[in-house]
Amino acid sequence: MRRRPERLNRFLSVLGAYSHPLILTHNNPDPDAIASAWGMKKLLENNGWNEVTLGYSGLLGRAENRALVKALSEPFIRLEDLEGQSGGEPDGRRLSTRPMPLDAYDGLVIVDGQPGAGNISLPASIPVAAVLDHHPRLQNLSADFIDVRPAFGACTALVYEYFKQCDLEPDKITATAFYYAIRTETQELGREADYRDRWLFRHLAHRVDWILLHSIAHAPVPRSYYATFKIALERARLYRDAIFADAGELPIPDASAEIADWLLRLDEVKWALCCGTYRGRLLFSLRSLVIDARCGAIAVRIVENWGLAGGHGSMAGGQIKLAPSGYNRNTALAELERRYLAVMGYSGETPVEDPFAIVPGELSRRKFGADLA
Ligand SMILES: [Mn+2]
Repeated sequence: MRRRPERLNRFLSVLGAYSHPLILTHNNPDPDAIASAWGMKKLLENNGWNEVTLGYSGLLGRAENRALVKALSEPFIRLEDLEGQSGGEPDGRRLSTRPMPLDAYDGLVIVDGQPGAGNISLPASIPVAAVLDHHPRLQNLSADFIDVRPAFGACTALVYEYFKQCDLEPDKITATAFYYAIRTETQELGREADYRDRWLFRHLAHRVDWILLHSIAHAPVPRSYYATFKIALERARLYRDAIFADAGELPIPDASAEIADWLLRLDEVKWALCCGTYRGRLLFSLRSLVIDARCGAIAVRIVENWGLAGGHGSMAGGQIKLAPSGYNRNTALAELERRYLAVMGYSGETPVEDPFAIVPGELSRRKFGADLA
């Protein structure tokens, strides 16, 4: 028999001390977090654990993410439901399994996030057994087992490495979830992907259920989805190659990220910041096309002594709690815009207001595709 690689061995032996691990993702999990957690569940169950539970805090907001979780037969529980708290809107999902009370779990396995990051809520009563992540490693990170490798474009590819070393191959639905995670997290391998993400993406293609994938990627969305884009377009301001857009009250926390991605396609911009308020917080997402943009560090500078932020090179996010900071929606928005421009070196610039205004009679003369240089 082949010897098990050292890292996998260490992981399984550390986890051996925990009979009821709870796998946890960052708040408002995205496809990469969902697929990483699902892969970890499969991995542990294949190695002798029974019925491993997946948890998250916040909201499974985007229609695509809900469709993905539905395809995985709804294995996720919301920690606020277990704690009997009302930390977010009930998301209307029925649980397929009856979860144990929170104190029945003896260790956390955190995927696609790190304890101490602003985007993860940990149940204080459960010790952190393991952290598997691809975000930049935080100082003072502590856990029995740590595998943080930012070179991976998707945390799913990192989890898959363990899969492969256990001689496990994903079934059709798991392969579809992994594939969708890599596709979205790296924007079809064009953003932050490394050779392992590329290899896995091709490898999985043989197993993907394409009809299921389509139903996830094109899940129906409500009117509020379009309304949020409309508000962001109406309120956008363009400062040279940087756009700032307020999307208003966000129907779901991840709306600002999707709109920032979308605005980044505007031919004039290399930087996009979209923000909005959600449950007493001002949330924002920052995206850049600039090589070595260091969005994560920029987002941290923007909220210095004010809020929390973090992220990767070309994508980042942050949040500011309104009430305790003495700001209301309008003053916080103004402050965020001021700080964004200051960090970018664009203070004092006059913006193009309403850059998407419709000028009667002019629209038919405009080009739709950008000129290619
Ligand atoms: Mn991720």
